[in-house]
Amino acid sequence: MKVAVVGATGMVGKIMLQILEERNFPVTELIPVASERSVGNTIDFKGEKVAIVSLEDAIDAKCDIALFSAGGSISLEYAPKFAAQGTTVIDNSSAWRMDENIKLVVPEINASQLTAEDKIIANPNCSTIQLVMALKPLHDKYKIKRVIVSTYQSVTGTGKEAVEQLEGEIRNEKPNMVYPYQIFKNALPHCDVFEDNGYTKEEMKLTNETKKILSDDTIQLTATAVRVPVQGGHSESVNIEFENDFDLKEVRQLMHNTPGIVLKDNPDTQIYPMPLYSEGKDDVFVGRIRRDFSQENTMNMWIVADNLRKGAATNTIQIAEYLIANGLIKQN
Ligand code: 2RA
Repeated sequence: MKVAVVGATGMVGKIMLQILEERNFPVTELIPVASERSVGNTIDFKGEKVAIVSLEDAIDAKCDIALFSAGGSISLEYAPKFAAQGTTVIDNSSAWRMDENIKLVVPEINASQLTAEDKIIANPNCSTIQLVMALKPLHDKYKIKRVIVSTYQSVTGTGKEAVEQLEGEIRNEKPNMVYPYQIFKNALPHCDVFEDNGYTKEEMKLTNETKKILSDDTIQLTATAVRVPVQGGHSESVNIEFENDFDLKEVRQLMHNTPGIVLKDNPDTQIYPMPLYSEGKDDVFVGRIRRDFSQENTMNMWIVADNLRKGAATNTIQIAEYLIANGLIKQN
């Protein structure tokens, strides 16, 4: 497969290259794409140095697959141009996620929707992916009525400059400010920009994308997204009200039996998920499962995942693997 990685020098792009190697993805030719100023520089892939090319040259290369992580404006302008060449685009930006003609895919949940005609496929937001991975088996079993989620999001979700701000503040330096405030020793209830309704885009992504992925607009979801001085992954405190009652032992069994979910839940021995220990892993870790005694048919859980891996790069590559395994990508 001739594979383009658009945004190859960004945080997610670099992880995608790493995961393509880790999973021995069938890359016969890699086309790394980055900004004009990076064209001609090289990146390392499978022990070789590969030259970065421009978007236009990558389009002309008629790739089989293009994995995008280059921001919404690049995706909006260039994904259709790659698709017009017969390239299947899997995009990490929010540009296409809520387009009614574009599939929004977490392979373990809804990859079966995909067809060979899908030439632009949207990868969900990182905080959505880990949430729906845990919600899906519960929704199938008990039918979710309402979800309240509070996120504790890693600075890696913002990007390299945010990591540099945190590390600079830890060293008591005056780093460039990506956030409006200091992030070290702090928590910012502000991920992405505020909308007119008082929520941030990040919070509305959780609401809108969850309904689309679970194919159920009756699910009510309200979110508060918080940035915290953490690097290993995103954490989420989730309160779930079901239409029907549930059995806690059965809930734990459902989590344990769900591919891609790892149950880490034994408060007696202080076993619960934490971002420091999710970093570099592809699983979604679930714990602190307990009944919400304040309301019937309602439970709480804690969900942690590496936002750069399952939250972005790994999920993207799993979609590509599914397409290949099911004969949905015709080699150009
Ligand atoms: C964030 N989910 O964490 C967003 C984008 N990666 O900032």
